[in-house]
Amino acid sequence: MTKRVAIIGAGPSGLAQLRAFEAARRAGAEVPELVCYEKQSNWGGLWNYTWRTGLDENGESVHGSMYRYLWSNGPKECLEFADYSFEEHFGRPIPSYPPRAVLHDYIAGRVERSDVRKHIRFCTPVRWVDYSEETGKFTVTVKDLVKDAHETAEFDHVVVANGHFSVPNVPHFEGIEQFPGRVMHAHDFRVADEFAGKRILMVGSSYSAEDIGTQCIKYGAKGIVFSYRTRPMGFDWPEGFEERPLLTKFTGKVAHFKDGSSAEVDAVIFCTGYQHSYPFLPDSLRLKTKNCLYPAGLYKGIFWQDNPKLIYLGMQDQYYTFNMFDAQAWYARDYIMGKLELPSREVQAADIAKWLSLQDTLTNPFEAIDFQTEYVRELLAATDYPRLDVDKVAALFKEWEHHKMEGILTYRDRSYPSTITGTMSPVHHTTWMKALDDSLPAFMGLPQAAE
Ligand code: FAD
Ligand code: NA7
Repeated sequence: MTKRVAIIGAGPSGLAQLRAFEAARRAGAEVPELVCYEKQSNWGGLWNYTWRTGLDENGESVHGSMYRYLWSNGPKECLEFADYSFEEHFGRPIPSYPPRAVLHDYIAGRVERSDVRKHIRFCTPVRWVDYSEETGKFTVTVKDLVKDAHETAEFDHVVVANGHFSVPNVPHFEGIEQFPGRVMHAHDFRVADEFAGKRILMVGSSYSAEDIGTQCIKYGAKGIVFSYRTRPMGFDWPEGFEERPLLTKFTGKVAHFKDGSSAEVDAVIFCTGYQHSYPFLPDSLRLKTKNCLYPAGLYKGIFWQDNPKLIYLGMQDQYYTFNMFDAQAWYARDYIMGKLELPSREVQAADIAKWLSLQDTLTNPFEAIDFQTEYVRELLAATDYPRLDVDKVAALFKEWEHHKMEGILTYRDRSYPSTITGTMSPVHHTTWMKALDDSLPAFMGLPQAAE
């Protein structure tokens, strides 16, 4: 009997899984029956922008954490699909740092051409997944939000691809209850214009703090104070930005820091990261991890150690994104289709332990890039995913790190060659700091649609 596979989420990871099976089908293989449950009304995951915050039109928690004016924070050449280049999608080379709408168009373009939309049940959040030792099958309960009805179905495999940058981690600081201004988490940040003329405190020292902080200055904020817990970002910050150690408390509008210093601010944005959240999984199947490059409990970073029929995609912290999800999805596909066998439990445990101890030795971003490069290389070696030169990708990531250190407001004006086509990207028509319109037509230099 044909196997049945449930995929939870139609973001880049879930779509990678659909594309992987479609590639096998086109190559003549008999593929399992696929059902992809997606709680939003469209695909693209985080790249599917929503203006909403809190609850959505159906009373479900809003998945989106992306904001208007979000531009890729790494070179597009580092995430390019090996089986679908940017040049193929856009019909010409485009600059290295596209805005969100352009990347969404690229992700959607590949799956539109793969005819996989038919497998996706939109507006259908997964509510619960159970596994029966007796039948060896999963029971998946979902809610069809359009019909306003629950349904249950059985599957041989479940692929969890619901992302892990959606449920905010929000710490408490003394006095915040009385702070007389806007307080939010990055998850709810949407439009930088709101902060024009304001002084903003950003708690956190990673990608969200760096990107939302620079974006707010771009759109007219008066000043940004970053507060770090472990270490400052350490960029050569232009005027308007400063880094302080950890926030200790607020008195009114004044934020106090661990070094005894203080700063008056008008708004607070918590850029304190996200929680891995799988409310639809029982404890026995649920991944519990912080944001890291190699979560414990997953063989090859994807197979649930206690039951490899349960597969997690994209649960790592990410240098590599779209093409790493592909590498994972192709590997998972080959296991599901019986082309790849997993070794004994002991060998799996030893392999996981090897990666975890290597992860513990990482001391800087360059080593972290090498770590994830080796991880992706190992996955790629086992499948027929088209050639991806991870050494070239790693070199680009390292260049990008240097370019950020050279100019945190100018790194997006750089260009890099595609590792897939070899074509050098053109320099964008406008520098990032001056490019206020983030629409696809503006980026592509196309005539704007009539108002
Ligand atoms: P997601 O994109 O989160 O997709 C998960 C999907 O699962 C969603 O569609 C969601 O609706 C669905 N879902 C969730 N729960 C359920 C449920 N119970 N039932 C059914 N469906 C469900 N990466 C880059 O490469 N470049 C960038 O510039 C970049 N910028 C980023 C900026 C921000 C603010 C954030 C938060 C992330 C950024 N990322 C970036 C990383 C991002 O994680 C990946 O690009 C990518 O979106 C991850 O894909 P995913 O499919 O794993 O998860
Ligand atoms: P990250 O990369 O997980 O970073 C979270 C940051 O929040 C990091 O600097 C943490 O400091 C900090 N943090 C976490 N808890 C606290 C508390 N309690 N107090 C102070 N600071 C804290 O999340 P991001 O949102 O920046 O990035 C996630 C994705 O979104 C990424 O892929 C981007 O592309 C966009 P630490 O260094 O651990 O001390």
